[in-house]
Amino acid sequence: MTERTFVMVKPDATARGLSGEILARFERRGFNIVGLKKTVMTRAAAEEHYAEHRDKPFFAELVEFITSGPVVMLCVEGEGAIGASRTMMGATNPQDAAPGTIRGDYALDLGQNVIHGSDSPDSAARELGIHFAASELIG
Ligand code: IDP
Ligand code: MG
Repeated sequence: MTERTFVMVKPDATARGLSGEILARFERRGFNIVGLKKTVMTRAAAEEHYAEHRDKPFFAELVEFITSGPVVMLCVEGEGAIGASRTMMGATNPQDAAPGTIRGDYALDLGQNVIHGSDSPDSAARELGIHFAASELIG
């Protein structure tokens, strides 16, 4: 089934100049990039984006980090885009992420793990709604 998902290159990776390489992996895989922008996330958007983690001990650090510099936001479209993007990203903790995955190839730190991707159809719709206007998605 054709799906759309929200993928984001985090501030650690934009600072390291990795956004192009990461974007290229999604294009090479055959996905259609229907939305793309570089921005600094507001605190309000970050708190909404990570609302499920509001009560976790790492929430403040997470919001601080994700708003600390530019991110590159993508809307990725294609067959099974939600699950396939998560597989491409690898495990949340990069120390557990397999080589060949984005985290497995570019990261070691749990907090600064290079990339975000929606984990379900509900999350994808919710996160795309937070970060993109409908007019910014060009199929
Ligand atoms: P995900 O990004 O793979 O979906 P989530 O569990 O949704 O993982 O966590 C969101 C982000 O919060 C992770 O990508 C990671 O950067 C950070 N994070 C998750 N667990 C911890 C933790 O125990 N300590 C610090 N940061 C964490
Ligand atoms: Mg998550």
